[in-house]
Amino acid sequence: MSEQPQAIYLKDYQVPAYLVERTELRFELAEEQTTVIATLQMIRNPDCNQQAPALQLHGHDSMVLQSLQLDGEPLMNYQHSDELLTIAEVPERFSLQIVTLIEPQNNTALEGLYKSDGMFCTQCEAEGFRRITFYPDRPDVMAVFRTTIVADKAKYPVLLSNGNPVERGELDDGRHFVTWDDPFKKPAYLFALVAGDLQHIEERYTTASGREVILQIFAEAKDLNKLQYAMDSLKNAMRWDEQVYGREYDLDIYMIVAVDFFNMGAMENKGLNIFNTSCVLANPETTTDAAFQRVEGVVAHEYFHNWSGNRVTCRDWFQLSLKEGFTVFRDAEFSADMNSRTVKRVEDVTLLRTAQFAEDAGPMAHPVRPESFIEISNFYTLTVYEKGAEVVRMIHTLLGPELFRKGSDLYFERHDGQAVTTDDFVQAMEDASGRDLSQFRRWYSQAGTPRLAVSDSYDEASGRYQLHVKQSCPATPEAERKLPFHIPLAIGLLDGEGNDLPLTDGQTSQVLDLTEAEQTFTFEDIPVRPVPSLLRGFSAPVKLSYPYSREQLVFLIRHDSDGFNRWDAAQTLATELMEALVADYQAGRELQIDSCLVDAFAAVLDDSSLDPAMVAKTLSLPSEAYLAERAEQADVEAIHAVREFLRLVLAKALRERFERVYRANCSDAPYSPDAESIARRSLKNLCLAYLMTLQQQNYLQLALDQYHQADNMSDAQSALVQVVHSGFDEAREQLLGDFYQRWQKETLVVNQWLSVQASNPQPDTLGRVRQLMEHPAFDIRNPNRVRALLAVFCAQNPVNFHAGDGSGYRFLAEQVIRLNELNPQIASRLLTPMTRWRKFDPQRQTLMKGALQQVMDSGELSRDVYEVVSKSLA
Ligand code: B3K
Ligand code: ZN
Repeated sequence: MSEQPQAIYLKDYQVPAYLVERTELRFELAEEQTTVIATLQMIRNPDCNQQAPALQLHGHDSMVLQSLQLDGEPLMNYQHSDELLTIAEVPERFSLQIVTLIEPQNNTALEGLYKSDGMFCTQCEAEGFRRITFYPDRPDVMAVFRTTIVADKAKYPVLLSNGNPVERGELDDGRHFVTWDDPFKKPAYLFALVAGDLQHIEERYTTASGREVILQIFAEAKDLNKLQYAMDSLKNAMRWDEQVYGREYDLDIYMIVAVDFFNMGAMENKGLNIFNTSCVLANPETTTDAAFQRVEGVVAHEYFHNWSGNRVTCRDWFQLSLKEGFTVFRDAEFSADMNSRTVKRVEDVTLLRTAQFAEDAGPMAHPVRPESFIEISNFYTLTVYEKGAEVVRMIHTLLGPELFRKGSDLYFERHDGQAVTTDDFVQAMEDASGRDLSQFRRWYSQAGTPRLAVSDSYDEASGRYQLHVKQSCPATPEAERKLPFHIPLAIGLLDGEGNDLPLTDGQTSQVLDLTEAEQTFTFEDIPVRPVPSLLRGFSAPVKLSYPYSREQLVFLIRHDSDGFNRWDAAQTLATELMEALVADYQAGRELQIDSCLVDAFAAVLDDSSLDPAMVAKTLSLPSEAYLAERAEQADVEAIHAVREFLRLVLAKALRERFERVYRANCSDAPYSPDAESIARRSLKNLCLAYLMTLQQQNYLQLALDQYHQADNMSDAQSALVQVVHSGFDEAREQLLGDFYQRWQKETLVVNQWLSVQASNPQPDTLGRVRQLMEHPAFDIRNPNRVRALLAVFCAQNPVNFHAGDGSGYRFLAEQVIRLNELNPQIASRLLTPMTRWRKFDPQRQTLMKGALQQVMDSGELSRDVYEVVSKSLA
């Protein structure tokens, strides 16, 4: 690029000069060249106060402009650069017809119109529509769409777009057409089109008010037997949204299409969701428990967007969390209601603490509402999604469920059909509840993870107990100094027996409003010095410290009435022990641990009243990535060695228990992906994993038996991972061969086969990954393949990726340079582990920076890659 890509800023936002009232599209799909005829009815925006502004439409250099007509007359007087079409003079109200030529079959970026396995499909969020035609491609320009698709009938019998089908017919040369009409105004990012040889399943759903909706899920014929779970999930989500938010579906038809080439999980296009196959296909033989749960969550997420995203959308892309944070909160609550609330919370918090906290501490850190960006695709982040959901959750905690619902009702009613801001959302919550959220708004504008340092004091004579809380927040790229946040701090106090002490109004949990940099909270009439249970349910996305003794943590693991905090106490205890062991390892001291963790784990394994899923979560040691995130300087080798050491110690000490609990949780019942069965499988497979660390033939046999006898992918895959990641070389190769033979036709299972190998901590995994790139199953143009092999190696195999010789870094740089040309979004995602270079020792820092520089110097970079590399090196 001759000039460096420039950032755009929220503060420069201006209303659009022209609006589109109606968009008519005609697609003539063909193998060589696709013709798009767009007819736009446009008007001057009455809210824009510029005098006779020029009309500017977004475009892309992959598109050929064939012709342009204004009010039926050919237009000659316009300017056309790579990304903009400018018409200096237009009337107040006019019709513009634009004909463009595009080549979807050559579109490897998978944005706009492209081909996936022979079918045409689209991805327009955030700025893909401008690769289809010239258009004011911004979310605050909303129009009704009518779309006609013309294609060869034999190759593309199914032609889909948004809304309702209104006309269909036959044309010459074996072609046919279908016209779709979407009565709801929408921004171009919600446009979708699909054309292909697809099969579908269909069911009917009656909404709360009695309207009948047709539900259809489309896939290639071979996958027709994997669609029922998504259908059930969709119906559950529709019912849940009626019950919990009072929101009904609005069109007569709701369609989901599964495609294998997709940059992310799924897309909420109005009435026509397009899904990555990985987020919709599910059946017991090919799909793990985790993947079943992901299907349920993503189907619900995209459905919920129909209100939180489509009916009420974002004014500009800085407001992305308006729809994403809110919708993630909604889908998390849905999954919590469908399954186990505590398990879901533990999983979400684990992701947040490991990956979002790392993002918040790196060079790409940004507020939930970013102030600027170079490429918006880089801001579909854990901060916008997961932290954004935490921010909505905090509002829910501060208001309580009733007032929160009043707030969401007001928000939907006030803004239906509009494109609005996160501030409008908070304002609706404020107006409905009467609560002052002015300080709370800082969660949207300040990046970084706040730290809470808590201490306490107790006066026996008066029964007064005090909690002293200090908050601070580290500097991030957008701001050196931070103002105090409004933090809901949920707490309880435990007496000597582990019972909750009554707090105000006899309640046993209380939400403290922390608003000052330093604040003291006083509790009267506390009969004994309590053990505090802090940040219950992870009531705010912060890092909290309190000087717990090991005994107190063990006490909380046993007694805390808050299930999340029982788990968290175990994590804290294990984390402290492991951090101490890392220091020992680095100092060359012998590794030894006191027995408190073993005893606590033994007690948890022996307690049959506990949810098996929570037992499994409690006994899972904090990940290497989590320990790396917490460390000032991450020593990947030490962390790995210590974690393996501790797993071995636990396996030796608890071997009999693991065997017993393994057996107790085996089941002959047919597979079912319900929460209880998933819980039992997760505990059983955790036991197997511990036993396999003992490297004994009898446990290898146990794993092999499980693999061969399993009637479901969860058990088969867990056994496979254990064998592949163990030191049993022969068994490993045999099982990998068997697995591939068996599943080579199942694309998603082959992805698992790649991932199991890419995440192997054993030496020379990089060599294996390079070999696998040559395997016929690998295709660098398919993002699921790239994620399964390359991203898993770079992001989930710390010891190999961070090999001291820098080979992992050079490998990543090579792949990013290659992908930069093919698919910039995927290239830029792959870079994430490199952005953390400041976390490592000086030698690795030099190697990592060298690799980043190699990418920087490699030639013309996409905006996506340029932004990540330049911010990382800054
Ligand atoms: N809204 C889409 C994400 C689009 C990403 C574009 N790069 C999926 C979702 O969050 O529901
Ligand atoms: Zn979303």
